[in-house]
Formats: sequence, structure tokens, C-alpha cells
Amino acid sequence: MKPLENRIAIVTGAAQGIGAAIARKLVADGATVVVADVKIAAATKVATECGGESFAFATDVAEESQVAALHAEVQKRFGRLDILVNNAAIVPFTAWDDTDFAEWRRIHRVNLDGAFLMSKASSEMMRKRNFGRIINICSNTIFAGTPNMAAYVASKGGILGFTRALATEIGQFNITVNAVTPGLTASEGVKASPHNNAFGFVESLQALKGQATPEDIAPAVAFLASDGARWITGQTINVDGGHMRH
Ligand code: 4PL
Repeated sequence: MKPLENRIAIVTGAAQGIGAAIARKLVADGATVVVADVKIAAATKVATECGGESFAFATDVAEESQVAALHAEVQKRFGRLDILVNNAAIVPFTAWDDTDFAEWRRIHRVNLDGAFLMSKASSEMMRKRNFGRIINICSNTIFAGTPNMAAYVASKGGILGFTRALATEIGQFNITVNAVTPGLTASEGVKASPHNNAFGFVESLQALKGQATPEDIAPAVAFLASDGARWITGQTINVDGGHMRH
């Protein structure tokens, strides 16, 4: 039996990059994955690759009505939810001088508000069955203070605190809440952005040499979703080739 056999998972932002790799890994481990993303065409492709009962659902995680519709569909199809991966995020490259309040709000709306709305709706379903795994995709920028993304780093710092606080509140329902902090990773989004120019510098700081791919991040998420992680909650696993050692 595979480690995630019979598990139902939602992965947000799973149309591409780290989210898509997580979706594929959870499916490889036996889960059925709901590929939630605003990019529905790409999400549908990933869901088709996943096969089985996996499906794509157009979801803006920051719109409460869309989050409700997503959870209603999962309830209708499966009658339960075991795993939520809060992966959807905007990854900006915006200098501090260009970070106005609208930009700050745009980032926080998806990265932090989205995780709140998703966790709220998912934990409501999970607690009914006294089981759940919530895994929040954070970032090692919260340790490094990486430039050109102050709003993003602040939102991910929020995710770290939220992970710890939510773990405390819903542990009583046998729901664990943990975070993974990837470092710079060669995802489609990063490769198409100025972050792609940072690999040389970041590699010089890493203990391990080379570039992370989305497939390097997914196994830590699958582990936290597995039965072997049942006693781990409120924690943060850093997956960055030893860039940060704290
Ligand atoms: C080290 O999460 O962790 C760039 C862009 N550099 O999004 C990230 C590092 C980026 C990162 C990240």
C-alpha cells in the first residue's frame, strides 16, 4: 500500500511549478489531488496527468465564494478532505521603492489571505473526521531577508506564524499544520522572472551545489502529509540545499 492511499488532497497553485510537482508526488504516493488554480487550462493538464479521480478546479484562493465552491465540490465528490497544501502565491520582483500600498495588498491578498480562507474552509471539513494535514509552502526568504520582495517576505513571515498558531488551535482535532521553506527553485515562475539571475549568487551560499527543481521540494511535503509525520506539528522544514543554516 502506498503511503497516501485513499487520501484526498487539495493543492493550490498546482497548475505549474512547485505546486504541480507536489500534486504529481502526492498522486505517485497514492493520493487523489484536486488541482486548484486560477490558471484553469494548465491546471486541467496537470489533473489529467494525475489521472484517477483527480480533477482541476478554477480557484482564486482570495475569493471566499470560490473557496467555498471548491470545498463544496470536494465534499460532493469525495465526502471528505485529508490534506491541504497552501502553495498558491504571487512571487514578485519589486524593488522597495516601487512597493506601494496597492502592490503590498496584491501580494498579501493571495499569499496570506488566501492561506487563511483555504485553511478555514479545509479545517472545517477535516475536523468532522478528526484527521487532517495542512502544509503551508513558505520560503527561506523569511530567514535571508531576500531583496526585491519585501511584501512577499512579510507575507511568508505571516505564513510561518500562522502555521504555528493554527497548529496550536486545531491539534485537538488531530489536524497537523506544518510549513516547508524552499529556497530559490527553478520553477516556471522563477525562470520567467529576474529571480532567474540570482542562481549564481544563491549557489555560492548553498552547502549543496546546483539548482533546486520543483521535484526537490515535493518529497518534504509528501512526508508531512504521511502517517509517519503524525507527531510533527507547528514545524518548519527548510529545503534549500543548505543555503540557510539556522
Ligand atoms: C532565495 O521564494 O527563496 C528568490 C523568489 N530567492 O521566491 C522565493 C530565494 C526567491 C527565494 C525565493
